Amino acid sequence: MTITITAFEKSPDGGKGLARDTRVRWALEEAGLPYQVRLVSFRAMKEPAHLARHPFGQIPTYEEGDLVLFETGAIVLHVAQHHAGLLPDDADARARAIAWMFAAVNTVEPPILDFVTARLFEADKPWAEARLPLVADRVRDRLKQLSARLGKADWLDGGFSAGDLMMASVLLRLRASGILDEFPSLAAYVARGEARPAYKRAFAAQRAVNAG
Ligand SMILES: N[C@@H](CCC(=O)N[C@@H](CS)C(=O)NCC(=O)O)C(=O)O
Repeated sequence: MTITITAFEKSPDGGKGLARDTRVRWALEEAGLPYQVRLVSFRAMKEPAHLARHPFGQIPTYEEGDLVLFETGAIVLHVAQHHAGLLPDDADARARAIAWMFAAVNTVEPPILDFVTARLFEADKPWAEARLPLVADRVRDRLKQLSARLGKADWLDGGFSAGDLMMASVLLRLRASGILDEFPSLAAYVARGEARPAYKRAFAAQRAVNAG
């Protein structure tokens, strides 16, 4: 069955791979699944046709036959549950990998989004100078905990899984700020994710749309 995802017609990051369609492309590449992309403008994202796919008028979405999904965590989990390569077979290891997916979007991504918002979109606010260090330290707290758990391992729980795919995708947003490099083991972890052939194909595909 044909898989169609949506992505920005023109991503604000100019093709750095930070728009969230990249993590869905990455999962599809890891699973070896071909897919089509429907590009949407910011205006089209808020119109009824797209709102029927995504109640919050965002990208990415995922269509496969009658199934329409939004939320990257749900999309990557769906792909991982139905195709080999992203979740371990052992039931307990599988549950732990899914826990890491939730940790990525629910525990690690929120402070990172607060930080990115404060740094990029609220820098001109009168309270920005006082707030930015606070939100940056909240990110550091999480990264400290995450790097303590990762230790010297390559991946968070045994072999590479959808948990790592989501976590590395979330951490990537920090690179431009320099905070990721304060945690060399996490910077290396993200680099390991980026070195995977499936990630490279996903990155190149979104870049072909957005660069220039
Ligand atoms: N929690 C959602 C977040 C989706 C999201 O924020 N998408 C961004 C692009 S990366 C978007 O569509 N932004 C435009 C907007 O919100 O109008 C997910 O993981 O899918």
